[in-house]
Amino acid sequence: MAAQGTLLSGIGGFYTALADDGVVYILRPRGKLRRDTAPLAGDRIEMTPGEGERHGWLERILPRRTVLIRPPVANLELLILVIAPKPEPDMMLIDRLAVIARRANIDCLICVNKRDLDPSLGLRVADEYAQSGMEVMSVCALEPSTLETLRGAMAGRLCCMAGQSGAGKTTVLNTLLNRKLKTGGVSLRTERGRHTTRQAELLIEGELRVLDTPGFSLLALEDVPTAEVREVYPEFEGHSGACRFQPCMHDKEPGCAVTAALAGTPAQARLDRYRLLLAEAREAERNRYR
Ligand SMILES: Nc1nc2c(ncn2[C@@H]2O[C@H](COP(=O)(O)OP(=O)(O)O)[C@@H](O)[C@H]2O)c(=O)[nH]1
Ligand SMILES: [Mg+2]
Ligand SMILES: [Zn+2]
Repeated sequence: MAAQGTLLSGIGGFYTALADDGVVYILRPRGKLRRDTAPLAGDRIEMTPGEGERHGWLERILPRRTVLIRPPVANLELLILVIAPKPEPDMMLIDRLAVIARRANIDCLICVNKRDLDPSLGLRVADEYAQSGMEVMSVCALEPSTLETLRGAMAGRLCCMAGQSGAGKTTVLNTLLNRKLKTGGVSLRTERGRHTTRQAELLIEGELRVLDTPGFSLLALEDVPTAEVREVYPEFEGHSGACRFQPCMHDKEPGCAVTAALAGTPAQARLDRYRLLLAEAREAERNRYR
């Protein structure tokens, strides 16, 4: 009998799925499915559970709400971008991740961790991102009570943590999910072909569903068309209509109303980084068509 569930992980042609009745099954994909679409962690599926010692079958992948290819994740709804006073925040990485996620219709929020080390970073970032459409939360992974707002934002949505190694992603997850994943940047690695990658894994605890994947550090803007980068900056809305050139990329154009409106405000830093990301996307576009 067909049942529905969520794919947790897949390795060597076998998939682990959590059926909606709460039971975990090992599945093999039907031959037809194997040729069509590669199943992804987070996929909603139809399955035939196995009986006894026998594995079951992955029958069908249900329509996806969102999809990312690198890292390979389906149905992600919220990307949590984690930074901390230490290691020094790489805001280009944060904005790059936000562009890619927002383009895929995935919401983002910024989690400023280790506020015990420097409570002012959270305030600075909140100022910079006030008009970005991204919520900024200041937390300390070692103090569970500071994570309650984050827990509320995560509840009921498939989430993923991303950000520099050492920012505290695993520690935040451990506190939230009450588990003991390895911290300190240690990661389990499996050799698959030429690339060394780790499988994505779905962690579930009550209302929280979190995909644990390290793949976000590899993201580049190569798939984002240049003209579309600006579309995921709410800061530009309400100003761009007044730019002298239409359309305007808000880069070096004279009479750019976005440049004028953001000059000297905390959001200026976002605009500066947007221009660097725009240059990155242009470079990727040039390489693609060469
Ligand atoms: N002081 C302080 N240290 C933290 C906090 N969160 C994590 N750490 C430490 O930062 C280091 C890296 O954390 P980890 O969770 O492995 O980072 P990840 O690479 O992003 O998963 C570990 O030594 C943690 O104990 C925090 O809120 N405050
Ligand atoms: Mg980690
Ligand atoms: Zn402009």
